[in-house]
Amino acid sequence: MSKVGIIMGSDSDIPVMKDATEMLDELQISYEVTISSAHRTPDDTADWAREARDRGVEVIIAGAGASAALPGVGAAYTELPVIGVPLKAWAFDGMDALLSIAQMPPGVPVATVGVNGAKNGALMAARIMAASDEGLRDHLREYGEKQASVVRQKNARLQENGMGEY
Ligand code: RP5
Repeated sequence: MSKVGIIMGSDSDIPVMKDATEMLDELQISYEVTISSAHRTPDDTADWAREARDRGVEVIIAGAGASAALPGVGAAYTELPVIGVPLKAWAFDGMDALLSIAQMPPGVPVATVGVNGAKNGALMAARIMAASDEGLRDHLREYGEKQASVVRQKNARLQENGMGEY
């Protein structure tokens, strides 16, 4: 069965990476979640990425903070699409991770979402998988409609009450 493979560098990444698992749950997409570090457990990380396709992984979401090598290292060991999620660690408001993940050398691509953008990471994984999955396209369409109706409700409230209550 096809699934998303989520990998993160540390358990300190879980509070943000939960946004990805919640989004995948909502879209009814299967996933596996692993902690492995590009720097602290490099061999485990390489094995995880090399074997991902055989486990049924179609798209990888890799979250890491600081000098965030994890998405790039993952992409070096597999041809699966890798979406990097730069996480805010203790310095630079996540800019360190953002630049590490976005500035991959030509030939080894990693798609990068915004800092702490785990939810968009999940939605991007879903869109990639939906290219060959009509049921998933329907789920994504429903999600988009739900999101639009929330914005319309907010606007209706604004038109009715003005900006006083905000
Ligand atoms: C990165 O270093 C992890 O992805 C995490 O964001 C950051 C800090 O890790 P811990 O020191 O909290 O384990 O590799």
